[in-house]
Amino acid sequence: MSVIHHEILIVGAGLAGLRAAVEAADSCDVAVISKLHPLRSHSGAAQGGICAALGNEEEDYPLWHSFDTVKGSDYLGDQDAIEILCNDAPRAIIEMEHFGVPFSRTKEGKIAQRPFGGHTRNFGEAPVCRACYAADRTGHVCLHTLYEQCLKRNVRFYDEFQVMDICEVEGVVNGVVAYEIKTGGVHVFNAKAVCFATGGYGRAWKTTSNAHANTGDGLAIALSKGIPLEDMEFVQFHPTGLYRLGILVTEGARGEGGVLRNGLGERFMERYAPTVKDLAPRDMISRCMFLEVREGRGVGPKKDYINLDLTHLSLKQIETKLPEISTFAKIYLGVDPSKNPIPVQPTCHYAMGGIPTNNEGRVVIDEKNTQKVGLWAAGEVACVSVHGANRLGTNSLLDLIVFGRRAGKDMKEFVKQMKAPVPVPINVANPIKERLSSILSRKSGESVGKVREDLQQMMTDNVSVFRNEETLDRASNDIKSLHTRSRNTVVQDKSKEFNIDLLDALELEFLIDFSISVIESGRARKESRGAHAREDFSSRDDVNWHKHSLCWVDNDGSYKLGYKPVNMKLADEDSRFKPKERKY
Ligand SMILES: Cc1cc2nc3c(=O)[nH]c(=O)nc-3n(C[C@H](O)[C@H](O)[C@H](O)COP(=O)(O)OP(=O)(O)OC[C@H]3O[C@@H](n4cnc5c(N)ncnc54)[C@H](O)[C@@H]3O)c2cc1C
Ligand SMILES: CC(=O)N[C@H]1CO[C@H](CO)[C@@H](O)[C@@H]1O
Repeated sequence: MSVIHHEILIVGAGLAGLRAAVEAADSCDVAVISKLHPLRSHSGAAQGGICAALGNEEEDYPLWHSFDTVKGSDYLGDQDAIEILCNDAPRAIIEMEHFGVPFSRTKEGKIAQRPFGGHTRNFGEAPVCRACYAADRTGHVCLHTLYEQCLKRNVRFYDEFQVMDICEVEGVVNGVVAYEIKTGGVHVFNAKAVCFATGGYGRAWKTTSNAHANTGDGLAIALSKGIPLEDMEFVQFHPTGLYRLGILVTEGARGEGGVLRNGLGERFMERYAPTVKDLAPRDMISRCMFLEVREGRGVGPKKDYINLDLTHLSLKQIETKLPEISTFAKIYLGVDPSKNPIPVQPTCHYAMGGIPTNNEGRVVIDEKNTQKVGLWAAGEVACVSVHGANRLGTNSLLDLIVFGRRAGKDMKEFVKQMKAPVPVPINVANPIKERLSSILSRKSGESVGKVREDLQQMMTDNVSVFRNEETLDRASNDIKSLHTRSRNTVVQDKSKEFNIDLLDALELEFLIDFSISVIESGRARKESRGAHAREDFSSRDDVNWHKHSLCWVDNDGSYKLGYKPVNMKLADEDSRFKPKERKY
């Protein structure tokens, strides 16, 4: 068995992985392993922006940003982590500018900023311009820029290598096992530090804004190593996915002045959120849209969608600020947004939960925050937690570069103190080889596509914008049989090169495994908070539920739950935000 050696291994080449790599590469030997070419990572699809209280368009402060993030999180975000995020944001944006990101500009040549949902001035007074952007392709330009910075620093890339397992010796993480998609070879990587930056998991739902690769591999691999997942019941549904397709229309469209209208042509958000209206946070708007449709005020022959109206914006504004989404609407729905409203519906968009970490990106594995030595996580796969029960738009890209950098810095310090990596045992890849050959050896069974379709339908029907005991019990029951079915699929392609059929089968197993944690954490949480809206427990219950969920899932699909407190302490004791009712 040949073993590939590097000092630091980063799994995932989205913005979180690349930012960590840039940080560590000046003094360490860093490799990035990615199942996609780095520039195809989902970060490249981010449209609307990345926020920081720069105050370029109007007065703004990191403290206001912290308040909005805490409130947006429905008070479940850890306030020490949120303070780091918001205080570091202006520095992080200027750094990205210096790396080469071509941000859109104000007339005076400063970085331009626009309003986004839940971002306000003076603790909730009115929307504020806080989102920096490059038209509506912000993620695209950030990803290209960080990739260039990695190449400049000689980061070694292993593209189209799919990581399947973490290696560890006596609890210390020392590498990964990866499948080379081009050849079908299984490789072992040995390192002093490993960072997971594998992104989100929207593909467990039928309607999603997420790319096909967003199958939550990193989450499932963590579970298989006895690492719990934190706050998985909090799944964000973005209000404006293209009708039936789920493809995202950025919130920037509302930031530029777009409004939502129901079947009566009413701007209904005025009723639900009188102050910020169409710029209320996502969890709230998705619920309002759902209610409008349920009460018979939807649009279209089936009255099952909502209109996003941009027709009052100037053509120039649409062409310069929203070119991408305008093209999407034309191509996919045949709608010209300057002339007609865009049909939209909520779409599964973002995972607030993930692998628990501390503020340095170190993975922690229990209620007492015990560290998993040698393992870090950053980006959407991680739960620091800065987003709590609901993420504000443009706070994710910020999270990636702030906490990606911190993980890179911490790994660099860590590996300095280590002479050599703990060697990997000789047979470390065997379980993965066996898993692959057992899938390939099955001659009959259901198709992967059929089981995946049933999973996506079930999650969409039962674990969506609204939940209740009946839907969650049903999901808990259904996922058990889906777990069994996922272990008995048949793949038609038995070849070695580019065997996408085989990878689909594995990704299906990953999808099922973390979905168990989404369902069971949600079934246990008997309150409504942020994106977790229970019809049978419609208010927030701080007495019993102001705490983070942890969920462990075994390979056989059995699970265990635990809880840990929310960190309410700041470095500056005075500026803590006490839980209040969330009104906009
Ligand atoms: C359409 C869309 C628009 C968005 N717009 C915005 C926005 O405007 N502002 C904002 O703040 N947020 C936005 N978000 C959210 C944000 O883009 C994501 O949360 C973020 O990009 C995730 O970045 P990441 O680095 O964690 O992972 P990703 O960018 O998703 O990258 C994951 C990486 O992991 C690799 N990987 C995964 N599994 C494996 C494996 N098993 N082995 C090897 N490699 C693996 C992939 O190849 C990929 O390189 C948007 C999201 C979507 C879907
Ligand atoms: C109660 C409920 O909504 N159950 C749904 C859960 O999902 C299945 C599979 O899609 C549906 O058939 C149920 O109606």
